[in-house]
Amino acid sequence: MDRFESAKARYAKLGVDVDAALAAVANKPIGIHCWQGDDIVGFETQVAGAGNGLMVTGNYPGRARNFEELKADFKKAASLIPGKKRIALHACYAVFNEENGGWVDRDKLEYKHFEPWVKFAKENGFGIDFNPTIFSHAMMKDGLSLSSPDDKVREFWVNHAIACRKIAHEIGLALNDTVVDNVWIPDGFKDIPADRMGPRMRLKDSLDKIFAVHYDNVIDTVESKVFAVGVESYTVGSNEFYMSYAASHPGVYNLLDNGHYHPTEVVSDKIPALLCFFDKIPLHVTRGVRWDSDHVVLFEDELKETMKEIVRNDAMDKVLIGLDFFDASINRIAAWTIGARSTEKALLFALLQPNARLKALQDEANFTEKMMVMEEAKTMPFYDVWEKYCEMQGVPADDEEWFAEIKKYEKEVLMAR
Ligand code: RNT
Ligand code: ZN
Repeated sequence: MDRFESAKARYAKLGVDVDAALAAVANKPIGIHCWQGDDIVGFETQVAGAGNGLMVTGNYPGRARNFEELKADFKKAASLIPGKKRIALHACYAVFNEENGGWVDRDKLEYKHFEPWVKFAKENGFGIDFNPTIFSHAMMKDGLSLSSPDDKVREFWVNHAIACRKIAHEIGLALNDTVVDNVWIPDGFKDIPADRMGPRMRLKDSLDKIFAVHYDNVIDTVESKVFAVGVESYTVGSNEFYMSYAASHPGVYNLLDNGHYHPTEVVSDKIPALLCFFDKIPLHVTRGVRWDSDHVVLFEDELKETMKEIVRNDAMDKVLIGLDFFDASINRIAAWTIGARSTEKALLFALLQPNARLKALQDEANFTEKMMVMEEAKTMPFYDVWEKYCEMQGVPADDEEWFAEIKKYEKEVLMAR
């Protein structure tokens, strides 16, 4: 018997249907963020204030410097990642060319600036998700955007976010798909604020303006954060703020980024809480390390636990998985590949748990047997099923194999940049 057949028989003994798991993982799209490819620089050259609000560290050679390079790098990574893929775009990746009239500022962006991305997505069978870029720009004033006390600043960013929702809507029409449009802002204060509610009331008002028009094919999301470097004392868009906003505005969802909470809080536990109330939960999958939220995703316990909650609660269609990390200290294409493959692995791993049996044991208060089964499930022949999945998807299972391809690409393409 080959290793896959033997693994399948072993899983069957545990009560797990391997073929069903393979079909389910292959069917679940994962959003892959374009910004890992270029350290969130984007294609704008005219906007001052780069670096405002987010920090990427490292200077590994070969960063994608333009649309053509980013597309090529993304395609390379995608060719090594199994499963269905969506590209998560940011507004700062607008493609300006002669046909579409060249550069415009962010409040003037239109669908035409993203049409080249739609073409790329269609050619490769990718979906698209979207994000307004509300950082790294001269109109960020004193670290504030949608919550600024300056009417002009708020107006600029409201107009940008409105433009982005319209673009997301048109991308959706072009791809005959729904598109997530996620609002994240860095607004906050380094030191103790004198007014915590004022900025939040202004943010609430900005959001009401942004979401005034309804689009059937746009999934609107707002992303909270606990703090960031430079805004240690206060974040306007906190968890309570956005959670309440989403709860009171049907059609707007709270996006959970697992790097955006206090270190002992876990998104795996937030998912089943929110599933009691929301029909969708958008995620940013990342890896927090101490105070930083954006390390490359690895096949670790909390990622597995998150995926288990999605699977156990029958939420494969409700939880929208998107990656969000940026590491400029290692090969960027390998970073994408490792992060996305780890996510796929964790999802497959979750699908291979004896979930029904474990649930029944909990309800019978048979905690001893539950513990034993959970431990048993950890060392099942998972790799043999993963290998089969990769083979079915036409990507290397052996990490050394895809790595060799990336090293070759690095030598021939990246080092020539
Ligand atoms: C920042 C947020 C946000 C960004 C991207 C680039 O802390 O996680 O999602 O990473 O929008
Ligand atoms: Zn995020």
